[in-house]
Amino acid sequence: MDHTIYTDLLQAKKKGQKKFAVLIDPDKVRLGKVDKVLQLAKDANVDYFFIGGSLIVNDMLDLLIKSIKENTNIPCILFPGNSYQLSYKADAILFLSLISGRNPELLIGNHVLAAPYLKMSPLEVISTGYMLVDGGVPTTVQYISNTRPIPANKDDIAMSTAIAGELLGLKCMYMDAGSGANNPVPESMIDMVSSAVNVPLIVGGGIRTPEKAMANVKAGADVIVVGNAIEKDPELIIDMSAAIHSVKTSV
Ligand code: 1GP
Repeated sequence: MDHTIYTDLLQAKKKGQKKFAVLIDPDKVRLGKVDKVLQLAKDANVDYFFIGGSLIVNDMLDLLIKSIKENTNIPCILFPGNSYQLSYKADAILFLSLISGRNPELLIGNHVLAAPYLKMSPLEVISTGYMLVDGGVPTTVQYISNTRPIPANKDDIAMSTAIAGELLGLKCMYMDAGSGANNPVPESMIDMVSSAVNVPLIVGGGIRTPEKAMANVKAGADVIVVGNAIEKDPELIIDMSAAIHSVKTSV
C-alpha cells in the first residue's frame, strides 16, 4: 500500500490548492452517460472520482472502475456506504468512521470485518472521520446509518467532533450534508472546523452551483465533492472545476 493520494492531498493543502472530486454512485450509472462524465472530467482536470453510495444493489462497481481506468488517469477513491462495497480495482479507500453518530457498527464494527481484507489489498487506506451534518431533508445515509446528523447551526459540535477525530489519529475529515441535501454544509461550520484541525477537509452534500463550491473552498474546504448535480447536468463539471481550482488560500 503506498500513500500517493494522501501525500498529494497534504501537499496541496500546504500550498493552499483545492481539489475537486466527482462522486459516481454505481447504482445510478448508465455506462453510456458515464462516458460523457469521464470526458468532461478529463477536460476539466477533475482531481478524483469518489465511487460509492449508501445502497449498492447491482454489480456495477468493478465495471465502473474498469471503465474509468480505461478512459482516464484520474484516481478512483472508494467512498463505501458499507463494508461490502470494496473493489481491488480502485486506487484508494476512505476508511470511514461515522464520528458524528453513535452507532458502534459504523464507528468500529464494520472496520473490524473489513480490516483483514484491507490489510492484504493494494488499496491505499485513508482513515477518515465522517461527519453527517443536517441538510434539511432526511437522506439515505441518515436512514441507513441510523444516526442523527449534527444540527446545521451547531458549529461548535462540528468543531469538537473534528478535533476528537484528529486526536484519535484520523487522517481526513469529511463533512457531508448527505447526497441530495436541500441545504449544503454552511460556510460558517466549514470555517470553524477547518480552523480547528490540520488534516485535509472534504466537504460534500447538496452542492449544486460553482458559487457554493467556491464559497466552501474559500471557507477552508480542501476537497469538494459533487454527485447529484453532475448526474443531472454533467456539463456542470467544467464550471465547478474552474471555480474550485481558481481559489488558492493562504496557509
Ligand atoms: C454525498 O457528499 C456527497 O455523500 C455528494 O452529495 O450528491 O448531493 O452532491 P451530492
